[in-house]
Amino acid sequence: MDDRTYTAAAEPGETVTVAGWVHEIRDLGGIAFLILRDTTGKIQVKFEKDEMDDDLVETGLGVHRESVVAVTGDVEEEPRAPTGVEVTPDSLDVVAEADPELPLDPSGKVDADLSTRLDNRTLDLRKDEVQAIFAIRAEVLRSVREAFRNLDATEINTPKIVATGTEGGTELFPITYFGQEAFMNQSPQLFKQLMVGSGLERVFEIGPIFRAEEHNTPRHLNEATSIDFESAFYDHTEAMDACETVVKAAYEGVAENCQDELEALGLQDEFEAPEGEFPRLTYEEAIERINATGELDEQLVWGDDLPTEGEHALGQDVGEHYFITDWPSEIKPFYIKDHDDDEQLSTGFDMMHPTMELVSGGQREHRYDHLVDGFEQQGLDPEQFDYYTKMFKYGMPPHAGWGLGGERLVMTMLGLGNIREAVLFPRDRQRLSP
Ligand code: ATP
Ligand code: AMO
Repeated sequence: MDDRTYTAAAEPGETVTVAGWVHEIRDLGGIAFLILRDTTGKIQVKFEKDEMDDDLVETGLGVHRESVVAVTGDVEEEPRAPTGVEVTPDSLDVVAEADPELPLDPSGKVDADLSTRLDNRTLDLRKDEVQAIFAIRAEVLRSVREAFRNLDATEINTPKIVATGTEGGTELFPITYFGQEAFMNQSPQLFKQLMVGSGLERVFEIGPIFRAEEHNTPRHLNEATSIDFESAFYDHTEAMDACETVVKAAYEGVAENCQDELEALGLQDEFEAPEGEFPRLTYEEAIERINATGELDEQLVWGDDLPTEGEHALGQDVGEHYFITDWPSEIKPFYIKDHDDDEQLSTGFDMMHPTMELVSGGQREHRYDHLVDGFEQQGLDPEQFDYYTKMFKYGMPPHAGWGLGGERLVMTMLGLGNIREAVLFPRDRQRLSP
C-alpha cells in the first residue's frame, strides 16, 4: 500500500509520488508553492499557474493546511527551493481534508500552551522539535536495552495489577479486581528481586509504574516509565557501576544517532555525554555540603530526607551526575540492606542529575529473618507479603539493583522544563485523557 517516496529520498530526474501533510501554501501570483511535509522532511511542490491544468492548480492551492495529499510529478533541482529540489505535479489527490480551524498551529508560528498541546498531541507531534523529543526517547530506550544486554541481563515483564504496595512514600491507586482489593503497581521491586533467585539471576524491565503522587510538580507523573535493574551476587557498588554504564550509554546513543533531532531542539552545540566516573558522596557529606551552601533556612540534620531546594543547592555545587550513598536506614525502604557493621546505615543510594533525582537503588536484604523483621519495623504485615518473603527461604542469593525514571532521564538530558514534555500522553492530577 505504501508505495510513496519519502520527501527526503526524492531525487532530481525521478518521477515520484510523495504523500504527507500540507505544511504551508505560498501564493505569489503567477507562481505558487505547496510545502508538503512527511516524517522525513519537507518538499516544495510548484504550481506555475499559466502552464498547468486549472483544476490541478485549484485543488492544490485550495486545500486547507494540514490536509493529507498525495502528489505525483517530476523532481527537479531548484536551488531556490528549501531543500534544493521541487516537484512539478502531474496529479494531486486530497487524501484527507483538514478542518480549516486548527486547535494548534503545527508550523509553530503561533505558540500554544502545554495544556493545549497535550490535548492535541497528534497535531503537536507534527512539529519537528516535538517529534525530536520522542525520537530521542526511543533512542534512549534502544541504547539502554543494548547496555543491559551487554551486561547479560534478561528483559522481563512483571504484573502491573498487584495485591500490595512497596514504595512507602507514595500513595497507591486502588482498583477492583473481581471483587477483591487490588492496586496499580508502584514498582516492579518485589518481582525483579524474586527473579534474582530464579535461573535468570540478572534482569531488567522497562515498564510503567503508577504513583498516586499528591503533588502536581514539573517532575512528577502519576504514570511513569521505570527502567529497573536487579542482579544476583551484586553489592550496591556493583549496582552503581551498572547504573553509570547504562546512563552513559543512553547519552552516547543520542550523541551518536540523534544529531538531526538535537539540532531540531537547538542542542547540537551544548549536548554532551557525561565523562569520567560519577562522584560518590555519602549522605553525611551531602548534608554537610548542602548546609555549607547556606541555601536552606534550616540546617539539615542526620535522618532528614533531602528537600528539593537542598537537592538543587547540592546539584549546583557538584555540577555533574553524582551518587549519594550510605543513607540512614530509617529513611530507606524495608527491602534495602543495612551495612553489616552499622545497622543505622543502609546500602541504599540515589543517583542525581544536578537538577533532580534520577535513580534509587541499593543492596537488598536477602536474609529471610532480617527481611521479616524489617517489615514489622516499618509497620507492614509480613503475611501480606508472603508470596515474596517465602521465596527467601529457598536459596535467595545476595543481590542489588536500582530503578531509573525514564522520563526524568530524557527530561534532564534535553533540559526540558516539564516532565510532561517527555511523555506522549501524560497522566497527572488533572489529566486522564487523551
Ligand atoms: P520563474 O523564476 O519561475 O520564472 P517568475 O518569473 O514567475 O518565476 P514570480 O512568479 O514573480 O517569478 O516569482 C516570485 C518569487 O518566487 C520570486 O522571488 C522568485 O525568485 C521566486 N521563485 C520562483 N520560482 C521559484 C522556485 N522554483 N523556488 C523558490 N522560489 C522561486
Ligand atoms: P523510587 O521510588 O525512588 O525507587 O523510583 C525510582 C525512580 O523512578 C522515578 N520516579 C518518577 N518519575 C516521575 N514521576 C514519578 N511520580 C516518579 N516516581 C519515581 C525517579 C526515581 O528516582 N523500587 C525502587 C527502585 C529500586 O530500589 O530498585 C523505586 O521505585 O527517577
